[in-house]
Amino acid sequence: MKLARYCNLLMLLTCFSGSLYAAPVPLSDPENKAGWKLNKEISDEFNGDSLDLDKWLNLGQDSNYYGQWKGRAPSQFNPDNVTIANGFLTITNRWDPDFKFADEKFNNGYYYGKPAPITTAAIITKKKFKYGYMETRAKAADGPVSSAYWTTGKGGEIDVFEHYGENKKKSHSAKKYHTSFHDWRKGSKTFGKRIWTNDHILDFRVADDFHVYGLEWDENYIAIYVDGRLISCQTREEIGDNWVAVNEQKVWIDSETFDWELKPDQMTKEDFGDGQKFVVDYSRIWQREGNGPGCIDRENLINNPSFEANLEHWQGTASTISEDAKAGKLAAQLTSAGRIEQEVKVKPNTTYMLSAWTKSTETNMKNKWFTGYMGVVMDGKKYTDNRYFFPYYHLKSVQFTTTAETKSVTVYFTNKPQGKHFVIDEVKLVEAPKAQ
Ligand SMILES: [Ca+2]
Ligand SMILES: [Ca+2]
Repeated sequence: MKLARYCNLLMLLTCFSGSLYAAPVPLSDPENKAGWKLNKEISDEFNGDSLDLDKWLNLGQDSNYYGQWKGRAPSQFNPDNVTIANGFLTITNRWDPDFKFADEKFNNGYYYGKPAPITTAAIITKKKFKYGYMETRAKAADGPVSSAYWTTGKGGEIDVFEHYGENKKKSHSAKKYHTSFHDWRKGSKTFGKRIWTNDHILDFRVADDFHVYGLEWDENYIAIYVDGRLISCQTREEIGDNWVAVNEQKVWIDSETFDWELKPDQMTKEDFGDGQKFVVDYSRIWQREGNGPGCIDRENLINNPSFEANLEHWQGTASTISEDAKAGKLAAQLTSAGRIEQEVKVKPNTTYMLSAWTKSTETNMKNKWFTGYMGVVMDGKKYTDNRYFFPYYHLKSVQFTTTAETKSVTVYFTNKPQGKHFVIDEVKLVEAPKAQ
């Protein structure tokens, strides 16, 4: 009120011109209802001619690898692969046989530079932050390297995303928005492991264009956004003992090779061309006074989503089980190669998020992996799906945007072709409008 009166009575122009330099607001809260304040010390628009070394450490520069962190062999960080131009940070990943690689083996069994002489890069903030909303606008590298936006702190790591572009073996990879917590608690029995994940399939390839990725890390919940739309929100209570992000975090932007996506001995010079570029427009961290409101319920468009009315509203060859439900008393099960589905009325030109908890009980996580799928049929053809393969309940999601003609979609679950026991519970389909 005081500010408004000041503007009215005095220099309107001063107030107006002040707004021209106003700090940016989150795409997921464009009216800044939460009262976010940009933490400029740890945010960067990448507007200069070179990386701001007061803000960032460029790993490998002056042989400083933040301890001994040279990259994930066979790739190694080369600080020369970091460039700033026209308001963008670019990490260029190269097939780089002339680079002088460290003469060391890394603990994943590869030597730096062998069998694939790849250089990547990593930058990490010098300052830390605790709780807030992180957002970046970025385009992933379209090769067999990660493009990652993540944080590390004592005891735990938050991976906002570890994107992959082209992957000859897995077409899903290029649409995956993979968020996780990584356990670095001393003495923890899951030390070094990824212990909570939000595994989402986007409706675009991450390397095709720029998109805005956001993550709110509150003391009591974590909310994940894409292009200003909420994908999922999970409370600290739901995540339980796997909630490891309790200390101040530093922000990383980097690329690495991971053999869980494509084994390095399958990578070739051709995969890298003139360099595979991970391009970042900005990294912004906002913080607010106190905590946020928690996870807000969204209307679920699925009828009988938790199978508490047996298979009412679902068609197909399933039954229900009364032990081992994720929620309530019942869950659905597929016992032979089958499928259940439900047709749901939707609006045209609208984006939706579909998620479910399922498990593939006969997977042993050693040599027997059995897969089930959750998918969406739209306008008469399969539009998207996501894959389940762990023997314990795990949450996965997909997004889709209806066309001008779409009146309904069919949501389905199938364990074809393997036909092993597959349990489904808590299906959720919600509209995901852009935040206003
Ligand atoms: Ca920029
Ligand atoms: Ca249930």
